[in-house]
Amino acid sequence: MTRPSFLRRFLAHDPARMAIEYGEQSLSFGQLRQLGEGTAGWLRAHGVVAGDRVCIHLDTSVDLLAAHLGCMALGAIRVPLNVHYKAIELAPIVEDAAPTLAISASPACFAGVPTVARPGLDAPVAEWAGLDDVTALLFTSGTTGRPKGAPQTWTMWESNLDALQARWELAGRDVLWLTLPLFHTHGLVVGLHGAWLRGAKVVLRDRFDPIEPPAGVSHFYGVPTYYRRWLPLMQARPELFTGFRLLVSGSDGLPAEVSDAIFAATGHRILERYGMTETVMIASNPGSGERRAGSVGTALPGTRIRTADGEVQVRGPGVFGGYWPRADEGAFTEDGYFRTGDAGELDGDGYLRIVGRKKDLIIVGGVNISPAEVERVLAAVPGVADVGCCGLYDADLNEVVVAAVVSDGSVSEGVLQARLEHAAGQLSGLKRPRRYAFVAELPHNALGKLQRGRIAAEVGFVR
Ligand code: MCA
Ligand code: AMP
Repeated sequence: MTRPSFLRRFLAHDPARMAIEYGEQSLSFGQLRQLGEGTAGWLRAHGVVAGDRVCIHLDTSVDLLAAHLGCMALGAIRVPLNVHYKAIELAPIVEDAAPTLAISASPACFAGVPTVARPGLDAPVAEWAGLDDVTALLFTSGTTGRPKGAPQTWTMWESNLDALQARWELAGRDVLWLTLPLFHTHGLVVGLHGAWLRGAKVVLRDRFDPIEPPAGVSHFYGVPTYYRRWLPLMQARPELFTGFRLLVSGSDGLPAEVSDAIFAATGHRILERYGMTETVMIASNPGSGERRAGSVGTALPGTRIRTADGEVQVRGPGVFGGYWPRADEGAFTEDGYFRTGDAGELDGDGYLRIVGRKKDLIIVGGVNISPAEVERVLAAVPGVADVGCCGLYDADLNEVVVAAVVSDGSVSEGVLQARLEHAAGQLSGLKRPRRYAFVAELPHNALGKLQRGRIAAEVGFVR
């Protein structure tokens, strides 16, 4: 049977080679293979067939790995879901994903979908999946407030990860300390699947804490918040960080002062790279060669970057084919470039700097948040006449959500704020506004569209 080249390479790793260390548990590539085949048998017994979608709503665990491997072996499409999301955040995603099965400890979030708390093992499948190329459907926040599904193919991942790993000079002997959540591109694709492609070992942890790294790890990928939190330990005990060959930051800009402070303390220049769920990785600084602080590096081989009206646009083998189940007509330019919505500048050497966003998006601790989604929840609160959200600088999370509210005057501001906080409790923690400002009016343009970029200055949210 012809199967995706990514899978062939994954299955060709020496079965005795160590693949995952998770607490006391360790799994070789051969054991991952067995786990995948047995879990695929279990999925099949639950009515899942190749091409079906399966929601994976699990904390980092061996169960989560099994669910992914089982889908890979069977050829089912994985839909990884953010475990922090609450029912109203999951509902539109589950509706669009229309899964055959959900693996989740919260069946109430999957009404009408057969839901099982954890995967099991059954008579193993004999063969790993064949031609079907879409392997996952990742939902990204979407600026309209409704998350958008971005289908991910094996080909996208393989070509992009090969280019990225060549740039980083990643090798099979490298050991990745992976503490990122496994439902975003960063942790799932660049981290876990990057290691599975290369045959590198992953030391897995279910969350990041700014602690001493375990012995023997050589690589670490994080969002800027991780490095902000780690900086005091790096300054106090730099010797703990000498074992690292590469420390990578992405998902949001790493402030130059944090990068410089880490360099001064440890001698490591954090490598910044830039990507999106829709494109996998776009640009990166090099493993060897000049890493420029404040820049996300140059286009990966095979990828073309340009700026048009200040917006970064990209074409290349990592770029997806379009949203699913609803296409977004404006996503691509007429000549086939994907419009990232990020504002960027390319210098004469091809180094890209991300200087802002042309899209309405707030990035909190590396997590993308659509202000429209938060506003919709707050606008439904009795007493609210108008509401707008924006991001405000935060020294820990890079940005936090803040809300400006126009009251209809029916209740006091104290009562209204309590109602707003209660309503925001329907959202996962990072989406909840950190501050509320009560204002007489919000900035709208002539067509009535909210001007979110002006909210912070006009309502007096100062840095
Ligand atoms: C925590 N919370 C979240 C998330 N993490 N809500 C939504 N999404 C999340 N990922 C909520 C918790 O449920 C909790 O809510 C509240 O935030 C505080 O949780 P806690 O664990 O104490 O938070 P923390 O330790 O301060 O965590 C913040 C964090 C974490 C460490 C920055 O969010 C994190 O690991 N972020 C990395 C995200 C990431 O991988 N981004 C990549 C996407 P409650 O109060 O209700 O309990 S971007 C991407 O993939 C592109 C391709 C790229 O370029 O990389
Ligand atoms: P997501 O949609 O979750 O895949 O997040 C992608 C977005 O994260 C991009 O469009 C950027 O706005 C942001 N992003 C990713 N990497 C970087 C970076 N190195 N610097 C600045 N922004 C970044």
